[in-house]
Amino acid sequence: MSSTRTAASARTSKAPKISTGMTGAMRTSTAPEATNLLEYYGCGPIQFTGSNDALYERHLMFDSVVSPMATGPRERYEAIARSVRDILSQRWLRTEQTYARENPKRVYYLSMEYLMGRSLANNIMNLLLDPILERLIENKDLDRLALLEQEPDAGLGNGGLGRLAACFVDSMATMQLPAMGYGLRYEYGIFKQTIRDGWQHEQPDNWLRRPDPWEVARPQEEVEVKLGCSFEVQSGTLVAVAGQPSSLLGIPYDRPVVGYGGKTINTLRLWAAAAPHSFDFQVFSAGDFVSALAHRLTAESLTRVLYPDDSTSMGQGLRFVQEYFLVACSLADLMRRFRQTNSEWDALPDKVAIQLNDTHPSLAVSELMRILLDEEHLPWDQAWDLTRQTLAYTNHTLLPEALEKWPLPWFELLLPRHLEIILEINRRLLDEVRARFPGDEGRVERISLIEEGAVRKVRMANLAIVGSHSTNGVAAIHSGLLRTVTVKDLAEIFPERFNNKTNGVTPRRWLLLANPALADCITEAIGNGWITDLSLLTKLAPLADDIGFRDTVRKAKRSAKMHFAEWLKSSSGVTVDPDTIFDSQVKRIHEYKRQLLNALRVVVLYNRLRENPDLEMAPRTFFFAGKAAPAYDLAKIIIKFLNNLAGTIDGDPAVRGRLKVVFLPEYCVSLAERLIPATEVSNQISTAGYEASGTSNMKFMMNGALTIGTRDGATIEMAEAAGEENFFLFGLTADQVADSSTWYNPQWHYDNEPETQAALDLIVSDHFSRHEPGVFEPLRGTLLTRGDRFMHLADLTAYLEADRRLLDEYADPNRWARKAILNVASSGKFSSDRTIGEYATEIWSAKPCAVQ
Ligand code: 26V
Repeated sequence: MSSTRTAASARTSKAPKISTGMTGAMRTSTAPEATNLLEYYGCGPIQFTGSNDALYERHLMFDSVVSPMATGPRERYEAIARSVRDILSQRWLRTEQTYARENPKRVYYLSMEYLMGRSLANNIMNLLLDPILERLIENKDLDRLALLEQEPDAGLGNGGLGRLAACFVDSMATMQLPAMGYGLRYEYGIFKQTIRDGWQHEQPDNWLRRPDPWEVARPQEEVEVKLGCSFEVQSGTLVAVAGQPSSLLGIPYDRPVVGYGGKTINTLRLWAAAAPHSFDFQVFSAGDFVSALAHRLTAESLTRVLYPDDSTSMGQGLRFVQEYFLVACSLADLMRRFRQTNSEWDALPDKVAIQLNDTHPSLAVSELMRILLDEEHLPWDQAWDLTRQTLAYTNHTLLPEALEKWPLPWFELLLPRHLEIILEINRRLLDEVRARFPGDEGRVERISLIEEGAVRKVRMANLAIVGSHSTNGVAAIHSGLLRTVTVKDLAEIFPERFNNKTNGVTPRRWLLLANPALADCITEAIGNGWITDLSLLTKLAPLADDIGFRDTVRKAKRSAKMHFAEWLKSSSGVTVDPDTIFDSQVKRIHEYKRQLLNALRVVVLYNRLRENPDLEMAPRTFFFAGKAAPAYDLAKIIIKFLNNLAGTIDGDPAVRGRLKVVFLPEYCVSLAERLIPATEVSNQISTAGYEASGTSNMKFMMNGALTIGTRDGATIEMAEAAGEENFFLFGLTADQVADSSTWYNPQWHYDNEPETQAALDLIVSDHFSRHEPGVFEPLRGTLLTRGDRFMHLADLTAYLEADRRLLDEYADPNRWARKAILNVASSGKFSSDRTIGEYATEIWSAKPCAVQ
């Protein structure tokens, strides 16, 4: 075993050796040691002179116009970020110039969400600039942490789907794919969560309050979006005015997406809505200056705020307009780019691949048809063929209440031409179905793009499947259920369109950046090739039996736990003990994710200790974090319960030092980057069949946590990769859940399982709500009276049993470290590079295009 090998000897590239005193990202990077980075990355005609420090000083002085003595951390952050942007600018331009010249097939990722998190440290890492930053920090006596903390998270997403888009753009740039992400420039991202008296409160996330050094506005590339109606604000609410066509402008704001190594710098293009220029003039010339400005504000409000993922209260009209706005701006932009270098429409699918991130941008089907039919005057069959060959759709959820369906009257009002097109697509589709399955009207009804009812609705998933050449799920089990259950009839007509692309996460942000201690010990052992080829982690497997390596990995985990505990103490005053087992469940709060099941586990352990104070049990800290959709009442009660559970346990001397529950408010990318490396036990406990994939499961695995979980989503494939003996799987399978309605009775578990009964009784007895009697009654309602849709009680005993096995393993540090190493070693499949590689070859037929 090679734990004594140095990082330097493990380095493979010809880049110069980097000195000591750096974080993992630095030590494992192949960094340039150029004194002038503009020269290193500069490749255009413009040449700059001067040192990197001078670059920083110039920004500090001329951007903020304050004396260097008077600057605070915010000004310093901006100056460093702008210096980094200067350094990448020419390479960014060169990337687009290469694509324009080489005319490769381009990939466009359309997503309503990008959960990017912070950019500064990530861009510095990917540009291999850490040594330079470190020198600057030393020269200027800067506080690294304070500086990085100045950057707000770009929280333009709700959870998994948005973070996946962020990992994907990172991988596409690293793999040198000619790709672009399109999204919306929300002024307010996902709400900020605070906890008062245990309850979630939402505050607006005004993340653009201060100038954002990463964005470049490109008003010269604005596009016009035409709508079938106008909008007015009437007594505070936005209302549509029928029969008055109007238009909006989309202004692109570009953000650099730096591939690892800095070779390719792709673009994330976010659209902001604005009123058309002519608009003001009409009203202004009529003398009503104030109402002209009010209209401008109305237009701009379209991209003001990200909708929280609220599967229960779908159907806000503004969301529908947002979705069309994203589609219309992005298609206008990419079609303009296509026309610049191509003259034949038949070449469209050879030059353009458009991936739809869920059905949110699925109006792309009718929009592309509209452009080809009405603007390019192609015949229907040719337009349809091109549309289908160009588009591909990814499904991210099977929950029926989360499948988008938009009312027909909204189409009539806003997008009448789209409705015509959709009805014509449907007519042709149903003719085909009737020809293939004569007399099967049930099938016709299920396949139809239109759901009949009091209000007719367009089924957006059906539209996306029919109007594209590929439909994929995000883990094997999910893709299987999608094909065989959720849209079975469509899969029977178009079997060749259905495929699976198991999700992945970027190892740059989630391992190299987030966990320098572990990244270092991996690089010391196997070299740094894993950063861009995570499958190389398999080389760690033989080291699982190496005492020295186990010790190194244990120390890395210990260091991450200490770091987290220190940060938590200093940022919130909360004390946690790094000598306890760190056990985490972090994700959106939802019944199907079963934070309640985890809470029941804690209540049972708490009861055991109360009943038997001498019980031997390893001390544990249970971390929870996640946001509830503002209108999802039960999820908010779950948050309240977790907080009260934490408070009661903290106040009970019988369990002090043995059990602790911490609810970490404001879960976001930056918090995940801190907590995941420090975690030893990852909880992935959704009701089998409901979690499409999960992605935090992969981040925990890469960071050396062991998983306790159900056979759901990508967790199944993770256990397959690591070997079930290195996992703690439990509970009902998706098949068992699917037919449970015939046999499942939660009351049976209450009546026959003493620990289940005692836990529920304690909750209902107001033990955790002494001053708020009855506040947790809805929990009893959902778990017992209303049938326990997500089968918490069915899985509780098996969960406790798996937990016991886990504690047995933890008791032997060597056995635990061995399993942790084997988990890291088999996490290679879960890199988003692997996922993107599969999309590129199997769906997009896209190839890398090296920037010259
Ligand atoms: C629905 C809605 C409806 C109301 C408006 C806002 C909004 C936003 C998002 C959604 C659906 C979100 C679906 C989703 O996030 N699915 C997750 O996707 C992850 C990436 O594929 C996957 O790992 C998770 O298992 C899956 O739950």
